[in-house]
Order: sequence, then C-alpha cells, then structure tokens
Amino acid sequence: MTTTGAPGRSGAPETPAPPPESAYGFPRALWRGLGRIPVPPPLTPRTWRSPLRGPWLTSVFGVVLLVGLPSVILTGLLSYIAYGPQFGQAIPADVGYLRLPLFDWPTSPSWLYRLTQGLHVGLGFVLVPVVLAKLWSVVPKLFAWPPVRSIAQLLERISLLALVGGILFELVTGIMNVQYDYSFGFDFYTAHYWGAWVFIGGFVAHVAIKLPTMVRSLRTGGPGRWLHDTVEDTVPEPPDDEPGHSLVATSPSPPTMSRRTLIGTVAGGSALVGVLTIGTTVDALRPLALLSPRGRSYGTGPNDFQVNRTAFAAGIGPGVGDGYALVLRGGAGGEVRLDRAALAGMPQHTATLPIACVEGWSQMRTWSGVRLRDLAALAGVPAPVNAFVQSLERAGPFARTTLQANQVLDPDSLLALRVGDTDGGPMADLSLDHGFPARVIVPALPGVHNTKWVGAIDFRSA
Ligand SMILES: Nc1nc2c(c(=O)[nH]1)N[C@H]1C(S)=C(S)[C@@H](COP(=O)(O)O)O[C@H]1N2
Ligand SMILES: [Mo]
Repeated sequence: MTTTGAPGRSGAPETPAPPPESAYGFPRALWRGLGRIPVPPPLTPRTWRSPLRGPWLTSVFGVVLLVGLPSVILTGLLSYIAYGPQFGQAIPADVGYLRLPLFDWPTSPSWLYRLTQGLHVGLGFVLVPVVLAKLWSVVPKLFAWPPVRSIAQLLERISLLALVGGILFELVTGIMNVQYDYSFGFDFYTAHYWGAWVFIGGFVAHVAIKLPTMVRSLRTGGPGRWLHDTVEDTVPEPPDDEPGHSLVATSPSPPTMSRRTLIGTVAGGSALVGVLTIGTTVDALRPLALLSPRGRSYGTGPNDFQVNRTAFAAGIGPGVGDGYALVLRGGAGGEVRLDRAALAGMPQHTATLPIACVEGWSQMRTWSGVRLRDLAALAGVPAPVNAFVQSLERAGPFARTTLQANQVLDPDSLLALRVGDTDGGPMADLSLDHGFPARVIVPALPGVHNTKWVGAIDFRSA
C-alpha cells in the first residue's frame, strides 16, 4: 500500500484544476471571483481524503433513506390526525394552510396506532446511523468553495439547508422527547410539527433533484459494484461530473477499510438500535428495551406496566376513591351520578387492547369495565356526536379529551375499572397510577387520550 495516494489515482493532481468556464452560471464573474479567494481547510477539497466517498456510496445510504423516511413522515402525519385536530386537541391546534385532510381515526384494527406510532419512533431511531453516514458521505459538499456557481445551485443549496437542518432537528427533538428531556425550552409538539414540514419541503426537493443521479450511480456496474472489494483493492470511484463539488476525494488517502465494512458497520449500528428499541412495542421482547428511559417496574401484578404520569405527579391522592362519583352529562334529564359500586354493578365488558403512547412504547393489557356506549345511553344520549371526558386531575395538559362518535360507540370502548395481563390470569382493580377509580380505554386511540382518573363525561348531541 502506498502513502502517496490510492492505486489508480496516483496521477491525481495535488491541487485541483480550476473548474471550466461552463461550470459557472449567471452572474459568472461573481461566482468565479468567489472561487478565486484563497480559503483555509475545511473549505479546500483536499481536506476530505477518504477514498470511500463517492456518488455510489452516497446513493446506497440514499436509497435506504428514500425507502425509510417516507414511512416516518407518513406515520408522523397520521399521528397528528389521530390526535383529533377537528376538536382542536392536536398540537399545534392551528396550522393554517398546512391543514391535513382530516378523517375520523378508526377504532379498528385496535393495534393501528400501536403500529403507526411504533413505526414512527422505531424507524426514526433505526435510521439515525444511516442519516449520520449519509451526512458523512456528503460532508465535502457542505464545505465546497465557491459555495455556489449558479442561481439554480443556490436554490438547491437552500433546499439542502431545509433537508439537513430539518432531519437533524426532527431526530434530536424526537429523541429528546422520548427521553423526557425538554431542555430545549419550546413546545415539543409544535416544534416537531413545523420542523417536519421544513424537512418534508427539503426532502421532496432533494429527491426531485437527485433521484436521477442516484439511479445512475447505482446502475453503473450494478448496485453491488463496489461491495466486493477488500481493503487492498478499494480505490476511489471515478470522479463525478461536478468539478469542485465532487464527492470523490481529489487527493485520497490510502483506504483503511473497505466499503463493505463501512456499510456493514452502519447496518450493524441500525440493527443494534433496532434490537434495543423493538421491546418497547413487542411485549415478549420487553427485556431488550434498554434504551427506554423508563424503569421497568410500575406496580404489582396486572398493574405492573408503564406509567407516563404518576398519580403523585397529577396531584391525585390515595383518597381519590372516597366519595367518588362519575358525573354523566348531556341528556335532557340532567346529570347522572354513579359511584364506583354503581359502575361495578353495571354490565361489565372485557377487551384486550394496547395502550400506545405517542412516544413509541406500547403494551397490551386486558381491561374490564363499563362500555362507553352504555354510559351514553344511561346519560340519555344513545347516539352522541362526540364525548368530552374530564379527569379529576386539575392542571395537566392531558386531563381532558374529546372522543369521536365511533370511539364512544365501539363495543370495546370502555370506562375501565379493572386490568389484567393478557394471559387470562387474575384481574385487579386499576392501581392509582393507572387511573383508579376509572379510566378510558378505546381501541386504536393514542395513549394520551386514554384519560385516567375520569371524573365526568359530557355526551354531546348535534
Ligand atoms: N388524567 C390523565 N390521563 C392520562 C395522562 C395524563 O397525564 N393525565 N397521560 C396519558 C398518556 S400520555 C398515556 S401514554 C397514558 C398512559 O397510561 P398508563 O400510565 O396507564 O400506562 O395515559 C394517558 N392518560
Ligand atoms: Mo403518552
């Protein structure tokens, strides 16, 4: 192995030739003048010496992101819709002309939100190594000098700002939210929503501009072209057609690893993150969920599963059951009050349903309690247009929720009193942390709207 450059590139000039006139657009004098300014590293192309960089390598990471990121985007937007923007309870509430086409979030299949949100968070995590690898592969372009050579390129680079800034912002805020770290000081949901649109704009522009390059790079010689090289026969890709803005090193160092090793390392990183994350969605693999910020014990027996907001944090004391009476409103006959014994005396229904949090974790449980539609009928509103649920919790942001008609009327939608494991074992009263005396459980509803410590339900008719 030589130290003067990789085999096959030994003739590469130490200082790259100035780009030809034709490389500059209007106003030519400006861009060319910029290019003549002597610049220090990292702006000189010679700073970037890895012989692995090139359009093929970037395209390999690119194609993975092209397949993966649209799923993250789509499931994220679906989560916004699942929150019920029609009731003003999605955050941000007012999104102006970026209003999504709304539809009533279904209650079937009951694992719908568990799947979409598990994918959103899980895939977001798994793609982090690929995003970082792709950024590494294109970093010389970030520092290319002159920064632009035409107005078209200026626009392209602005779209890159949205793309790179957007994805980094979304990944960092998303991960911090899952870790309960709000040190950024602004509202997570609002920022993550607007950040998503900045990113989507950059992503769409980038795909439109780069898709042909990606396809061409992967086609030449077949997608596996550079995969079979050992370290010894790893040479730089042929220079691409963007003088000065090339991904291929102008003075490459000798290779220290093959492309196969690099891609394998990134894939291994993603696989490891995936293994450490999957347990937050798949119950049987829960012990693997080492990245979860939450401890893994929350109660005893059937009540031993994740708690997002404890009774203590919500200001709910152990005496909450004393003198408890659920208030039902909406009917012409006025309020109906039911203490817990009255609730337990009504027909009980059992359903096995997940709690699926927006933060990606979910867990199956068997719940029993009173059907929401039975409560609606009892209140005198058998066909409500929606229902407003209020917790006994005073101040929390999730102390209230509005449920759609289909969510009230689904036969598995419950005001749950008891909970059990999914193995058919004994059931127990809800613990204080899980919402005693009674909580909402609705199939496919985002976790956040399964209100705990329910104090009142208002069934609204048109
Ligand atoms: N009153 C009230 N209900 C609430 C919350 C809350 O903060 N207050 N948190 C919600 C969220 S974000 C989730 S994910 C689920 C979690 O339910 P669990 O703590 O029983 O697992 O409860 C929901 N119900
Ligand atoms: Mo949640």
